[in-house]
Amino acid sequence: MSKNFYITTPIYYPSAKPHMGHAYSSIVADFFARFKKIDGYKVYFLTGTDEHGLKIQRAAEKKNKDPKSFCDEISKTFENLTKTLNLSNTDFIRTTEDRHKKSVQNLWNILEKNKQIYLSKYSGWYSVSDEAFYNEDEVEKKNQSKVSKSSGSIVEWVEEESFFFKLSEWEKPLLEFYDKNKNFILPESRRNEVISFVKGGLKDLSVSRKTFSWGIKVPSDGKHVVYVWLDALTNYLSSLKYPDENNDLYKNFWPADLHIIGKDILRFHAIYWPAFLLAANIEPPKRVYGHGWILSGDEKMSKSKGNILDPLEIINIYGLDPLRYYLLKEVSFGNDGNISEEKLENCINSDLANNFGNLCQRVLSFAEKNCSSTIPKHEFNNDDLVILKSIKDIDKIRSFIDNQDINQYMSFIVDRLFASNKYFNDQEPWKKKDDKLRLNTIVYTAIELIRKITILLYPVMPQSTVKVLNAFNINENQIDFLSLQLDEVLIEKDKINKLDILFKKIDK
Ligand code: ME8
Repeated sequence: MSKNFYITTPIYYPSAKPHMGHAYSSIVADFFARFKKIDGYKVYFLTGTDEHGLKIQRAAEKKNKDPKSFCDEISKTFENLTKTLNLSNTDFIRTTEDRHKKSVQNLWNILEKNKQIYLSKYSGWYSVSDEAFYNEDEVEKKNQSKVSKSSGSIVEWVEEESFFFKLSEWEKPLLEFYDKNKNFILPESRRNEVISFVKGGLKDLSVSRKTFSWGIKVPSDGKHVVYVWLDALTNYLSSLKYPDENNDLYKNFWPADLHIIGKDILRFHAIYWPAFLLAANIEPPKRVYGHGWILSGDEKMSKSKGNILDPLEIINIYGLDPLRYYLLKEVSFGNDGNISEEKLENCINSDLANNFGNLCQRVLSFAEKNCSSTIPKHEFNNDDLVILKSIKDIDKIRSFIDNQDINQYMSFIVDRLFASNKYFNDQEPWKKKDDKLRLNTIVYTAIELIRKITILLYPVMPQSTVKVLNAFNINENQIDFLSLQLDEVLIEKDKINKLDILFKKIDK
């Protein structure tokens, strides 16, 4: 049976250009997607833009543009970013596409048919920036305005006719669902937050708006547009051609394995989304991982705060792979993290130039001089076997990935890089010119170590690692995680191709 894996990023609001926070979620998702691919899975990886609602309508008005052409322009910058970040996404969805509209309206009809939706009147607080309704106890007065306690964004009073979803009926089933699916929400601290929120009681949720028109029309009442979160969340189904549940995409990939999101949108994904799906008799996703924020100083980096670090500028200066490496290794996944040019430069020097780059360059240039750039003969001794064995336990490495423990995965790699550099130093092949077989075996072992570590680094830094593997005639589509179990993949007498300097040390 083929193994399938469906992973998503949030679909981003094209209200302004993408920033480092968006790049972070997308890079994290790409990391998991690429790992699963080399572990033999068929991977479906979705990202895109969330284009309806008052937030976008107002952003377009500010620029004197109609919302659709405004979205066309900014959505393109998000789509371009997928290329700049070298994402391996299978699809890029826009919620203004017909395929999505059809899917949302179908889900709405089912909810209506299942008597989950009724017409009433909403009066309460609404944050356009979060596109979220807030209870009285969730807002506070700050300076002259009312703001959401959780996000700090300004709320406005709304009173209008609205369709409601019977969220209150799903309180118990949701708690049962969380109980049965212990890892549905990760990390654990966020799971606890969600559970205590649900235990605090759920009120029915307003799922349509009537005072503006930029959205998908409610099928049974064209004066209403569907609430932007019910619209947006459905993207995860639309891309699989829902409502056609018999097509292969839907059959193979739903329910999604992993929604990668930021902690700001946890409530929508961990409460509303499974409730909508359960109410429509659709199986909920398997896991929602709410990561922390990339901070700028002590504050969340965000479009509305105007304190953004442009990923494109950073990539232009330092290159893409160092940025990917930094975000995956230096940010403690699940918690907030920081990025600055200084920290990035330190990481490039210590980890990439001095550790990984150094190992590759010194072993390959030694092989060029002493083994005529070919894979040498070998006869392992115990030292060689011990170090090769330390990068063999594929079940352990897989479990890092399946628990979304990116930091353990990264420290496993860094440890093995240090150990491999140490092995090469301690074995002193330059002193073995009289014992050619031993010299050759040390080089062979070191090259096998580089092969294994480079495979592990592939999901982190696809461009640089492919260059290294190409030196050993391994192409991108031949990268195979299972081959970590083997110690003698490289074949004697095969040519070793030239490898240019991977990471330049930054003078400070
Ligand atoms: O919320 N640090 O879109 P959005 C880390 N359209 N991640 C960050 C971040 C930061 N400083 N800032 C943003 C929306 N993100 C909805 C989503 S999904 C069905 C609809 C990332 O453009 C993080 O993943 O505001 C966060 O959850 C997402 O971008 C919010 O993007």
